[in-house]
Amino acid sequence: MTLEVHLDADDLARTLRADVRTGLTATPKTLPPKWFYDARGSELFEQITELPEYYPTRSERQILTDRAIEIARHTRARTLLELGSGYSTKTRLLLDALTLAGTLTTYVPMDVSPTALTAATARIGADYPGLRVHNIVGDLTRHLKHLPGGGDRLVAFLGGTIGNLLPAERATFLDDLRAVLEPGEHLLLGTDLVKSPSMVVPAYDDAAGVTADFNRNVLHVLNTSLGADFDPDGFAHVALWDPDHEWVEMRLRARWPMRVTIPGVDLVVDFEAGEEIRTEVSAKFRRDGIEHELAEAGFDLDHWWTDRDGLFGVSLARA
Ligand code: AVJ
Repeated sequence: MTLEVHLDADDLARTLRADVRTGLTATPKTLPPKWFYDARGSELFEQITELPEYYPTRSERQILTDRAIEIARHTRARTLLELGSGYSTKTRLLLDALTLAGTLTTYVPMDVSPTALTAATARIGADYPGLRVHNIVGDLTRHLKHLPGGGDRLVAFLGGTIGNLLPAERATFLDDLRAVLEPGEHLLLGTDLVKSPSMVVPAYDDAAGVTADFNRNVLHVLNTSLGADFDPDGFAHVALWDPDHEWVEMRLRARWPMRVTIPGVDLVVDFEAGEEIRTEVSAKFRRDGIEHELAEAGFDLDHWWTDRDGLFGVSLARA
């Protein structure tokens, strides 16, 4: 097993400082969602995937369970590259099918969280003897060019994580990904679908309050890594549906006026009562939109699958 680090501790710290400086001096205030995922945040996200309200993980797992063999037959991939792999739980469905097809030699998971990555791949290494596992700690918007090359690769980007990118970022990401692939290689893309807000919003505002803790965790991350003095309990968790963009937003709303000091970036940030930080956008998609965005980047949509309830979509596209 090999570990390649493109985001070392310094790079990570530098990127965090730049994001915090930009986001918390903007109006309205924002923080990028990738900073949720320290060890505690990754653990909270795993808990989210098991909540009754959070349908995306179960829906996508159903699709992959039904289609993994077809995916393996269609792609005959020798290398599986997984972006934002996290704990790699759904990946096993693909690894099993590609092993059965007899084509797979190498698994390359890439994630910003070294904790999730190394824990997951140690287990995978043990369960798939003979499989070459090549870990990459990296940021999918910056380190795609480091994905190892050549021929018969399948890139999996699951969970609906592409929805965390804003439309312009998404177009750049798909262009960049298409540019590192060779013609005939494949992309397997998971996208949450547009549906009633009465179903989407509770998925991001669960009764047990796990998502609220996950959202507030970004403030703990800033306290720990930048010496900030946020009082996470002073912020209410907000999830709302934006019908124009067809995305759900998570925000943290100051319950009372606050002054926060962030020594790591030499910043003092004032909040009015009720002021919000946007911490995540999670876009929902339609088949036509996805097909169009893929085509714009130079991908052909070979297959489109949904779960039986039509909640989640998986695209298999060819470069
Ligand atoms: C991991 C980005 C797919 O957007 O649904 C879960 C993260 N945020 N609950 C999503 C998340 C709030 C999740 N992704």
